[in-house]
Amino acid sequence: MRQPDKKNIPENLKQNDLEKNKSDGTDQFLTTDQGVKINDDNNSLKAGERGPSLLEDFILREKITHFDHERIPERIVHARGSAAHGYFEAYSNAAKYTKTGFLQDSNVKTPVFVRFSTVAGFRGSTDLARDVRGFAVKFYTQEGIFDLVGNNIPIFFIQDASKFPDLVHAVKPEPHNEMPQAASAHDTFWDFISLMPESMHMIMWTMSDRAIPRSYRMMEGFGVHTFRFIDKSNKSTFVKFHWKPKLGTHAVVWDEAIKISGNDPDFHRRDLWEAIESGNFPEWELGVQLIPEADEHKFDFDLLDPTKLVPEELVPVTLIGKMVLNRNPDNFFAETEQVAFHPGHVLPGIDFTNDPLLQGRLFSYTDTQLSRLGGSNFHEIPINRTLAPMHNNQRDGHMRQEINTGRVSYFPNSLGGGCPYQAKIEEGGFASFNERVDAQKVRERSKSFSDHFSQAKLFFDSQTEIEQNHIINALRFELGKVETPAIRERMVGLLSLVDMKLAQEVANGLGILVPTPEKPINHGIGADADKNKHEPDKVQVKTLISDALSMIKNKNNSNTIQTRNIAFLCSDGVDAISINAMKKVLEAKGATVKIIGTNATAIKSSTNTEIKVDHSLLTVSSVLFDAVFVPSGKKSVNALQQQEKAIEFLNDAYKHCKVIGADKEGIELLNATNFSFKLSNKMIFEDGIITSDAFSDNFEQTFIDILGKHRIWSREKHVAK
Ligand code: HDD
Repeated sequence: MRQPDKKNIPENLKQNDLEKNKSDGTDQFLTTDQGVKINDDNNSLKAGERGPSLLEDFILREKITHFDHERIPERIVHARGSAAHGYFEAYSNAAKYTKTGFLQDSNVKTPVFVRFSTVAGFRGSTDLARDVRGFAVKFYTQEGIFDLVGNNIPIFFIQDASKFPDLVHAVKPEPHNEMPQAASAHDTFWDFISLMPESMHMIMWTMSDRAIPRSYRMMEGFGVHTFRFIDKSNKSTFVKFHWKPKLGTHAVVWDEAIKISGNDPDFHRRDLWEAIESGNFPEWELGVQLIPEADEHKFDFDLLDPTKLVPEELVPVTLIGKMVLNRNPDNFFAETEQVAFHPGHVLPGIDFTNDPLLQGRLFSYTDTQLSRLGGSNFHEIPINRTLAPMHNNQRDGHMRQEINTGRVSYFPNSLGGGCPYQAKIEEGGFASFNERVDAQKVRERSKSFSDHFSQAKLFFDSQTEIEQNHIINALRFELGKVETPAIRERMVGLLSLVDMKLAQEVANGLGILVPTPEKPINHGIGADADKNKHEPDKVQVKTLISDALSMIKNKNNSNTIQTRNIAFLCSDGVDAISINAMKKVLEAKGATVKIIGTNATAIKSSTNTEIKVDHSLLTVSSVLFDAVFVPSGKKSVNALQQQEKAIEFLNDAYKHCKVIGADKEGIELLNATNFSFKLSNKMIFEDGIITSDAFSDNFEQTFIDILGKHRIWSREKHVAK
């Protein structure tokens, strides 16, 4: 593994700040919390060797008491997550639109802490759940903290924050039996969704492969809501935030996801951790879609509606900076668990819009930290502490760290000389954008929010056939797990308003009919059924196809194989020359090679040299790798042929459309697989099976070229048959 060159990691002011709280017991005595040296940490104080323990044992009491209180409530949503430190560097081209300091100067490196997460599962649940991924970035700027608390999907399920508790109650494990864990495939979720047509666009995304990413490092991120940039003259420009990953946007397939969950539930956590440890620092570019105030009403959807995106074809994404994650946390609890994000943490130059989902979020995030982190002083926890000077008259409360001196804790004051004093706008004081609001109080949804299907259709139509099939199969799976027939029918009815082919295919898989006017949807909720019937507004849609919405068509994806993990299946007698030739070209392009052996330690090559094994075949599966290679060596291949796991490895790699390479005798191992017929039919190249027989001149290069395509999707059709 390549080790990061610590000298090349730029100085990070937040790291310096965290140093103040770090503790290392190396070469130190064991002590109590009070600093008293402990002489015996193995035995409690007793009345006689076999007698009862004594209450006076302050060492025992302190240790057990601390242990008894080690846990804090997990996050109500996004409980399962992983985080890393890094920095953000602006390109300074956004300075025209916003006065915010950290976007002005390309010489400034702003420290960041980024937490990725799933939404529905508990803290210990699998990383590979079919779910939205959280993508929350804390910028420790010189002007204070800015949190961009987004997801890997650019829109959301609901339009109004008042529905968020309902959505979360519906998707979480059901309350009577706490099942299923980290899964939306159950009745309460689909019951709610089937009665919420506004969720249909989001459902298209969550049923797509976006919900099963290959890696956190290969996900796009989105701020979701429309925010505002405010410039020096107080002019507002609407802004949508995007994160574009350097490694492209990639996913696994569903069969792979469920197998990864069994093989390595920490798959994404491990992937992020190992990439950073080995110096392969993940990178994203920050992009913005900028919309002048004057254009607010020029779209066929409302910019305030969080179930809508702005197609990149209408408003292109301008890249305004890059983010690099280059350091793993030192302590999971202190940093990843205690970090508290809040979309309301904004800076001068960045402001909110009236998106009713965002408005509700502005209340929720501080509120949740009060119970999760135990009180109002959570901003003092080192990971949450701002780097900017912080002075105010907030005082006291549980676990207060700061010792405020002087007698004044109010404003205005004369006794403290008026300090701390307010900042004028020119001095960096935050002033909310002076939007004019002239309206009556109403509990209503704007009419401009009522088209729930056009963008769901835009998303579905923009996918390749392969991606559409994945959506269909995901819906068949999810609704197949639903036990109440009326819920399935309602869902198919809603899908028919997105796309008839989609509805029909899902209905076929479920063995039901698509509802028609003659045979309408059974709402299953008695006399109120009519109230829930949804009549979509007919809107003229301007964007019919958007390639940016498809992961396969996405132009930001390069053919890089950097950090891709390739399994080499080997046993004693393997040809070291064959291993080294392939390994050399792969590593030169930044990929990682793992020797998978028939034992856990080392194997002997055909020339009797020792080759270190990275993993025993018994402990890994093809789903943990991006591609597989069988080096030459007759004895090695013969031994592998006897191992069912080796054949299963190749069959799974084939099924999941991964590139498979085999050198000379290695090809004989492929003859024992389900896809051996491909070899005789010479359908090997277009099918991503690269053998040294067929590509003798440029064997290794062909393997790399095909690997750069991520998957050989064309294979999927005949795998299914
Ligand atoms: Fe939220 C956590 C993202 C809607 C209430 N949310 C949370 C996290 C992310 C998001 C990434 C995890 C942060 C971390 O890693 O600690 N949430 C979103 C996005 C939304 C959204 C992109 C829609 C656009 N959220 C949303 C609504 C509400 C909440 C409408 C409430 C009205 N979210 C919360 C929360 C959480 C949270 C309950 C749980 C833990 C936390 O805040 O700190 O307050």
